[in-house]
Formats: sequence, structure tokens, C-alpha cells
Amino acid sequence: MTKNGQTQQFDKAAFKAAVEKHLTTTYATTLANATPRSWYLAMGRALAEFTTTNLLETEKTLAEEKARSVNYLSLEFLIGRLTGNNLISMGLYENVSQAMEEMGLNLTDLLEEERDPALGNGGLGRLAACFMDSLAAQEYPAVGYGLHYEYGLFRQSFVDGRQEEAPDAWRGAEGYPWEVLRPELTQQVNLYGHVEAYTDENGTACRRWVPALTVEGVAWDLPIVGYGNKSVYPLRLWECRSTAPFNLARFNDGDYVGAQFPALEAGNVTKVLYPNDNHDQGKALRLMQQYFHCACSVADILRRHHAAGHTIEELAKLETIQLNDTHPTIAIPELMRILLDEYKLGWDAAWEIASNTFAYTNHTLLPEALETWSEALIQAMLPRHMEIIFEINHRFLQVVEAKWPGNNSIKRKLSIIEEGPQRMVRMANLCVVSTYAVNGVAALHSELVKRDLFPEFNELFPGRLTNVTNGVTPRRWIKYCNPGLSALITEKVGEDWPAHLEKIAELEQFATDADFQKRYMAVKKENKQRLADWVEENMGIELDTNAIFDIQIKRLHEYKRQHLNLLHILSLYHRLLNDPTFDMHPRVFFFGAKAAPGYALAKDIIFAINKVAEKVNNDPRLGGKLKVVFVPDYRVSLAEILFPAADVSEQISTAGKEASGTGNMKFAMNGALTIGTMDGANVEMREEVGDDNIFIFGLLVDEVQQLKQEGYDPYRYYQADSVLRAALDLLDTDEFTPGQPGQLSAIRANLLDGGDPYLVLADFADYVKTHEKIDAEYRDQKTWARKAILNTALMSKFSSDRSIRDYANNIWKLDPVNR
Ligand code: 26W
Repeated sequence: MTKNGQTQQFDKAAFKAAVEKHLTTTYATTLANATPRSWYLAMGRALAEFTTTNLLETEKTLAEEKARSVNYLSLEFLIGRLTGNNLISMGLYENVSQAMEEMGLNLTDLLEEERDPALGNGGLGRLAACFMDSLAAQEYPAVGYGLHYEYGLFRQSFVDGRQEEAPDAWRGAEGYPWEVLRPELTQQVNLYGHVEAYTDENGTACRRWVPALTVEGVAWDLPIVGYGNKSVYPLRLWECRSTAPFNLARFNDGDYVGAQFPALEAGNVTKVLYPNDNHDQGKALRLMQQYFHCACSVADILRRHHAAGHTIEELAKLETIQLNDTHPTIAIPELMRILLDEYKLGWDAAWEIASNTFAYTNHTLLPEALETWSEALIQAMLPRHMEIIFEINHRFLQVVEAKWPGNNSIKRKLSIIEEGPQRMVRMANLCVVSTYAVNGVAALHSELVKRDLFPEFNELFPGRLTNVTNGVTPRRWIKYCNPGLSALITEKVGEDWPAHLEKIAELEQFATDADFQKRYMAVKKENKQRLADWVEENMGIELDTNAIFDIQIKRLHEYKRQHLNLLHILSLYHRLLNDPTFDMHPRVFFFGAKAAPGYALAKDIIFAINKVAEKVNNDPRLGGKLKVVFVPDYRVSLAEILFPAADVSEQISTAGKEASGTGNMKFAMNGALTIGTMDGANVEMREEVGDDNIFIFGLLVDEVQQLKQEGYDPYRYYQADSVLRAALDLLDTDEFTPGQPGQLSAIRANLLDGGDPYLVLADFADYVKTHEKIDAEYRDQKTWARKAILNTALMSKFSSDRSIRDYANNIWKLDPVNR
């Protein structure tokens, strides 16, 4: 531990004194009155003193070194609890545990006092958090830019099986101990108003934005601590405050304030995270969040750039801006506006800089998730940006004309503006046109981006579209969440695997070692017990850890097919009750998932699973063979208990729909075997572990497309398969909702009469058959252990350290700066 740069100055007595000082002076608590929560807060603040100092010093070094940096712009950073993770990165876990022990406190208990900062919805936000961790661990200069939402993703509870949402005040009344306010970084952000033409002192015709409203962006920094080094990078989150008093004369003048002026207070902009995942709602307040985020971030990037002594012409050389999906796209016209209107650069000079500064990551192919904004909305809120978007499009369409002369249908397809009764701005098209690199997030996904989503762009801009396969941080997702497995790995491969995951490949030689298998499976058993204890304590359901723990945790979405999993459970239920020859190893099916509050079918699926769980868990006829557990309020801190406890990982999306998935990687690292489709990163996981060590089923992407083209008829499968029919028909009875038949019918109706858009029925039979194979193989514990070990050993490709190196080498051209 001492070789870690951040630990060397650890002075236990001074640390204990600092904790006590924060307890009394920061949190106004006496030693006698201190609660576990106040101890946790005081400890957090004492630790944050180290990281704040290192953060400022890292900033200084990077400015002095004139280092090129990446700016990661994301509307979401699903960081999870910071205290435990930062202790590991600082190399202080043992020291602090001991210090607290001496004060009569248990570190593990204190860590439970921290609320999850849930500043993201799911995969995209969690990826951003893993990437920040890997940037810092490898010392690639970086700043993460996001929003300081007052309320994170809603808290979920179940009332009679139905999802209810409650606000998530993640900071608590006392504030979050790890965040530091940076008042000197405050930015002004303009909104609404009009554009005016004027002639400058040189007689040049210029344009400028005359805004109607100004709000303030206040910066909060969270420390991203480099594992085993001295670098600390900021995750800079902007909070919107209304400037008081803002320009009342303009504010009250109807000429300035358009008819669409929203009845909202400026202070509301960063109130709450939008809870949609993969579905674009097009709400004005969301556009305002996006612009607010971009305006603050771009201004801060330029401030840093100039503070380090660089000229604006050098921007693309020293800074790159990665757009995490299209959500921060408005940063592109924002930078163009500043270059044109404030720096007075000509269009070509400005475009040269902007288009060489931005890169864009695409995270989804689902048409309903591809963002478009109405021209009218942008025109009203950001009139100058709308002009600039038109100009970008105008020039781009000339390039299209040169490549495909006279071809209007290609122009219509590629245009940034979608024509129609309501003209819309296509943010993905704007990104592809205006960035120097576009990447998908897994090999298959990136191929589909090129082949199906943007084929003409790929022809027009050869080499721009590429792939960077996602990854996850082994610090949080193995070392922190699975201490038992970590100790075992360290014993076999040495202690530096968390920073060099290639090292775990050395475990392969122990896959057939009987003693190692036993110890590996004993760790799995302990982790299953930890989960079982949580379930018993929080849900009152008793579980047997000899059962197969089969887990599906991810946002609730039709394409992710939790209802396929449900149909399988119903088929088991049916067979256990009706087929005396049917035998199965006991199994517990776990679910964790939040549904977007407006997504009715997703909520119906949650309700159905909960109702089936209620019945199944209490039905003595099943002999305890089948249990269903839907953990409420699935979040990062619960994921940390669930991943290590899994025997089977459910990755069952319709082929072509899941861009990558990252939970799939966390499960496999922790020794769960995957049942999955040939989708997203499952494809590459199969390449790594080999076909024998993963359970692949279902239609391939091309088969899905072909079946749809031929005219898919779900009834055909319903009629041909009696097990499927029985499972589906159970949904139309009152078996799970006694006295109230029809309560679960919406799911059946969607699959049969709604056309089954995600081919659940087409994949059902193969899915069931593959689960039978899992059942058989689990009974041979030695074989299972070997396969589980191989999954851990062969996952090194999926460290987010590798993903970040791919970005740094192939896209950003970024070098590490060691402190
Ligand atoms: C505008 C509404 C909206 C909100 C969120 C549209 C799209 C999103 C995200 C892009 C959805 C998302 O989280 N996508 C997931 O990104 C992960 C990280 O790359 C992938 O692993 C998942 O496959 C992908 O679904």
C-alpha cells in the first residue's frame, strides 16, 4: 500500500483529529451525540481534504505541462458511492479502517450510510463513471463535465407490485461530503431573445445574439481519484441558479420574450434528471438542460485553455471534446457561435477548429432514442444556434451534392434538418457531420452503425466511423465489490491486477485445479449468502444458496426482454405443476429494474413479475424449487451485491438492439456464466471465453431482419409450441391476481396481437432449451467451477482501462501525464 503515492503522508493521529474536527465544527455534533451518519460525513470530509489538495495540484501540473486533455461531456455520470471506492484508489482502506476502529467505529457500517449519487439512468451514465475512473488510473489528462441535479434518478418502491416513484435527494440535508464548490468558476448562460445584425468598427457585417434571460452556472467538483497514483481529476457538475437580479427590463418586455417562454423559473433547470432511457421525449426543459450543460462546459474549457497560455487557434491541438451520445450536441454550435461572434473568426477558420475538436459516441440504434429537436423550439430558445445549424447544413448539403449530384432522396436522408409538418433537427446527423470521429460501443454495434444507420455517411467520410468496445472498471467491479475473489486473485497472480487486468489471464492455469475450484466456489457461496441475507432482511424472503442464482439487472425495456425471462419462469411453473416427470435444480430468479415513469408496458412487466413472485414464493406445491425476487430500487450499491452473487447472467436482448451492455462484463468477471443472444458485447465475450463457456441462443441480427421482412407472425409460434402457449395463457387467468383475471393480459396482448416487436416468441424455444442445458451443467459442480473461473480469467479485454487506451490512441491522440 505504501508504494501508492497518495498514502505516503497518511498520519493516523492527524486524520482522527480531522474527523473529530469536522464532526464538531462542520456538522455541529458533539462526540456524545454523533450518529453513524454524522461519523460517515465527518470521515468523508476529512478524506476529501486530501483529494481536494491533489485535485488543485493536478490542475496546476497539467496547465504547466501544456498537456493535451480530453473533456468528457455527459448529461449523466452514474458514479455510485464514492467513499469506499476512493479509499481503495487512495490506498487508504486499511489505514482508515484501523483509524475508525480505534475511534470505536466500523468502516463497513459507516460506508453504508452513504446515499448513492444516482446522477444517471443506466448504461450510458455508468459507462461515463467507469471511464473517469480509468482516465485517472492511467493519468490521461481529463475533465468530466456533467450536471449537478438536485434530484437524481427516482427512488423506486413497489406498492401492491406496482412501481412507485419518489424523489431522490441524494445529497441529503447536509450536502455531499465529497463535493467542493468552485465559486470562481461560475459562468453566465444566456437563453431566448433574438439575433441582431450590426457592423463592427472595421466595417464588417456581423451578427450577435441578444438574449432575453441569463442564468448562472455554478461548478461543483467531485474528485476522481487515480488508483495508485497522485492524480485527481475533476468531475465538474454544473448547478443552475437564477441570477438575481437579472435584467428585469428585458425580462418583462414582451418583444424579447417569445410566445414560447416557459412558465418555469430559471433555478429549475438542474432540478431533476430526466428518467428516460433510450426514449426521446423532446421536452423544452430538457433542451435547456442540454444547452446549460454545454454552455458552461465549453466556456470552462476555453477558460482553462487560455489560463494555460494558449491561443484560440491551438484549441483542437490541446483539447478534445468527447460527446457522450447526442445529448451534449449543442456544444458544437455553441463553440461555433463563440468562435464566430466573439473571436470574430471567419466561418472556415471556426469550422476547422470546431470540427477537429469534437468526437461523438453513439450508444443506441433504437429509432425512438435518436434525438431530434423541433426547429421552432431551438429557434426560440437559442436563435443564433439555429442560424449556425442551418449554415452547417447548407454547406454540408453542397458536399452531398458534389458526391451524389442531383440525388435529392440522399439529401433528404442525410440532411441535418428533417422536413415535415414540423421541421426537426437531427442531432445524430449534426454530430456525424461536425466531428472528427464517431464510434459505436461494441464491434457488432459499430458495424451496424456503418451498415444500417449511417451507410452514406460512411461513404462520404471514410474512416470517420469506428469502434471502441466498452469496458468496466475492475476497481469497483471486482476489487471493491468482491473482496473474497480479489484476495484469491491476488494470491495467484500478484497484487497489481486491478491496474493491469491482463494479469488475471494467469488464472486460466488454475481452472482445473481442484483446490482452487473449491476455494473459488466457496467465495461464490459467501457472496450468495451476502445477497440472501440482504433479501431476507429487506424483503422477508428466505433463500437457499444451493439454488442457482439467475440474475437479470438492467433498465426495464421491451428490447431487453425481461418478459422473455418471465415466460420462461411461467413455463417452469407450469411444468412443475403439470408434468410429474419434470425435474429441475432449484433456482432463484432475481430481477432489478426501473421503468421510465411514462412507459406503461414496462410498468406492466414489473407488476407481472412481482405478482408471479408473490405466488411462486409461497406455493408449497413447488417444493421450494422456484423463487422469484424483484429487488426494489435497483442502483449501483445493490449491483455491488448482486454481480458477485450470480451463477447465471441474463443478457437476452433481441439481436441488434443492445449496443453493448456492460453488466454482462461485470457478471462474467465475477464468475457468472452468461445466457445471451449474439448481441452487443456478448459477441466479443464469446470470442474471449470460447463457445463452451457461454450459453448463446436465439436469432442472429440478419435472421431477425429477415424474419421481419418476411412478415413475422407470433401466432405461428403460439400455436406450434404447447409450453409457450401454456405460459402465455397463464397471463390471461387470475392465477397470480386471484379474483382479478386480465390484470396481466397487456403483456400477452402485446406479444400476440401487438406483433411482438422484439421477437420474444421467436426466441422462446431456444431460450428454454438453453436453460435446460444450464440446469444440467450446474449439477456437475466441477465443470461449472472450471467454466466460472475461465470467465473471470478471460475477461481482461473488458477493463475500461483498455477502452480508454483505445480512445486515447485511436481517437484522442492523448498521452498520459504522470504526477
Ligand atoms: C434522449 C433519451 C435517451 C436517453 C438515454 C436516449 C438514449 C439514452 C442512452 C444512450 C441509453 C443508454 O444508456 N444506452 C446504453 O449505453 C451503454 C453504454 O454504451 C450500452 O452498454 C448499452 O447497450 C446501451 O443501451
